[in-house]
Amino acid sequence: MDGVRRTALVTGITGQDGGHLAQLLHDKDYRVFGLIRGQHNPRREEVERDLPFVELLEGDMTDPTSLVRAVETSSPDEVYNFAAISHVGYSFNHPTLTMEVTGKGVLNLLEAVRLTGRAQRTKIYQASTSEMFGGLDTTMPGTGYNEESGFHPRSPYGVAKLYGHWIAKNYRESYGMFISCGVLFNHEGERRGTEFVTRKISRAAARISLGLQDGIKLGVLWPKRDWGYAQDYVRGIWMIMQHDEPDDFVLATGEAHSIEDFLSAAFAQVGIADWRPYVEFDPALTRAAEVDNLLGDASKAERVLGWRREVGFDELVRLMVAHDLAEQRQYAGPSTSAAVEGSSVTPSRGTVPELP
Ligand code: NAP
Ligand code: F7E
Repeated sequence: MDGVRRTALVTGITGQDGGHLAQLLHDKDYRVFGLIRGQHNPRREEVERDLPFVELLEGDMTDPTSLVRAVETSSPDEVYNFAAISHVGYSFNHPTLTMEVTGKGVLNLLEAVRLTGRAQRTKIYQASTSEMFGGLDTTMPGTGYNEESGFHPRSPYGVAKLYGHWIAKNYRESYGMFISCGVLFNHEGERRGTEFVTRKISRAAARISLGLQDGIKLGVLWPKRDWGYAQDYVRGIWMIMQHDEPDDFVLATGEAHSIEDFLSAAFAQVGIADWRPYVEFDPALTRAAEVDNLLGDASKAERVLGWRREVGFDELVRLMVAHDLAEQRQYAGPSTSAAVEGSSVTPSRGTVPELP
């Protein structure tokens, strides 16, 4: 590889990790191709604006021919597979689609690399997840789940990801392919989709403090997650792919916090001491089965790769809320801007009556 410019193909380029990784690879002088789906993807313009160096290729994880074409066109040294139906709640309502995209899509991509004769030349990263551990809480080691822990997925998403994980390992063992799986715990940040609970809360806290929103509807608040910062994790993903052997690695912070903890930290940052008056329970946002507690143990990645997360929970919340305040301020009148700079806020209620 010395002196030769490397090429990467990133699926899920419109998503959180796809965007961060594309930037990281570009900064390392990779040529970056991104797979984008649909004849009119509403997020294409965002990618073209924010990541102008990415060469977009049309393709869908459920369409094997399009994946063969994308692999042939890009001829990648490294493929990063982020494409998925990634929302756990959504997967309960769309279990078949989830299996097609999140599960079988992995097989389609592996076959595209193999059938184009690149099995021994192209490294592949598979985005596995802590949702494969799932629950029951009683089975979680005190130090958190690690690479040796058993799996007990609790959603169609978790089950589809487990298929993707095992088929990736199977192709590694059967065909000697360089395929590594990152078993990543929740990671969040400024690019996080607003359908996930952290970004939904950080944006709501910002909007409430600016008088743009009355409150927020949420599901259950007791579950705990091991929340890290997406840019730390994307750096870890690249390190996993540079390791001399294909392998599986857990990336996590080793700290779990409840959704209530996230609410407290986010609302405190905009000067609201008690979040409770602003939060309404919506049973429609609960899931048929819940994962109560996820804590990860990343000591293998720390020992073998030298990976360390840099951003902790408080800093993560601070970064997200600060970003959303800056983004939402454009929609607020001039009188609100002084209030959010300060430490205490009296949100103006009733400006935007609809709850998101
Ligand atoms: P994300 O923001 O939800 O992005 C998912 C991406 O998949 C989007 O670009 C989406 O494109 C694309 N996609 C969906 N269906 C597709 C299809 N049929 N064909 C091609 N592309 C399709 O997810 P993320 O947070 O960046 O996560 C990246 C990967 O890591 C995912 O596989 C996720 O399951 C996994 N993971 C995430 C976390 C986390 O905490 N973020 C933790 C562990 C594992 P559209 O924009 O067109 O919908
Ligand atoms: O939910 C609860 C919800 O959707 C976290 C994905 O990136 O990480 C993510 O999956 C918790 C759950 O993330 C709302 O019931 C309450 O207990 O933000 P989430 P997730 O399900 O942990 C894993 C590692 C992935 O791999 C996934 O791709 O929050 N919750 N009220 C809510 N969740 C949402 N989304 N919206 C609510 O209103």
